[in-house]
Amino acid sequence: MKQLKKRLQQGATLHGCWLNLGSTVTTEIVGLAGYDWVLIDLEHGAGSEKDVYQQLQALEHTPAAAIVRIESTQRQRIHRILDMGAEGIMCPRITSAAEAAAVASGLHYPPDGTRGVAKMVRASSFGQNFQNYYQQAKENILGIVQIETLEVLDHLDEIAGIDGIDVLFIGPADLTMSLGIFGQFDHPLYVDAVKATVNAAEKAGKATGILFANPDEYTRYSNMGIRLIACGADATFVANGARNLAHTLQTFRSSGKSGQS
Ligand code: 3PY
Ligand code: MG
Repeated sequence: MKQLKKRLQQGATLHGCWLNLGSTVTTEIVGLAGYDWVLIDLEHGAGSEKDVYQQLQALEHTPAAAIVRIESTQRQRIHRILDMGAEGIMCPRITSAAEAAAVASGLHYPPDGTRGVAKMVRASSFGQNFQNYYQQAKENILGIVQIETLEVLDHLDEIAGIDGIDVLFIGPADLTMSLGIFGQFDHPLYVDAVKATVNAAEKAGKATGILFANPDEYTRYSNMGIRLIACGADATFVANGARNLAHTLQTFRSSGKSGQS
């Protein structure tokens, strides 16, 4: 474990990015790039649960902690990913405090929650480290719910107060879609929803997170108190790198520097 939760609780701002290619190779490359954490995306990403296992292996020797966004809040989905060794779980599209409480419960072993016990799993070095893993799981596993539906905005305080929910993570795309102002990140309805989320999290001693594409947005969100910051995704790193280079080559060709007329 890479102490993500502890660092967040100590007030650190932590940088991450999305991994949506389902590729062990880009996972390893990005893991070595200097991010504090990465998010393997099972909600929208190209990978499957089997890929997650190998991506977690690829991240093992990198400094980046692994969070996995699962596609449903089912207890069994949470268990399986935690047993593979993920350090945090993100659940999208939360609508109620009851749903968030069920997520929190699935994240932790009894008496704190309802996580099933299996010793022979990757998270506990296949039983060789179970006692240690079990004792430290509560303080190491980061519980994240996404704030991106209309319904959830009426339950922010309740959700932030749930033991085991550590981060309220804003999903700007879905949140603006839910508010009927898709992509309008300066719209007062969106700005108010972000502020209300940060406020609820701060009152409960929890953190807030967000994903954005353009690093110019960093200061704006960080000044609002958001500390789990995600910027970029492996798919866009590849797409932007390829597009920029292809464009540069085309510029050379059309300026005649390629030697062709
Ligand atoms: C969204 O923008 O909706 C996301 O889920 C990414 O954070
Ligand atoms: Mg979303």
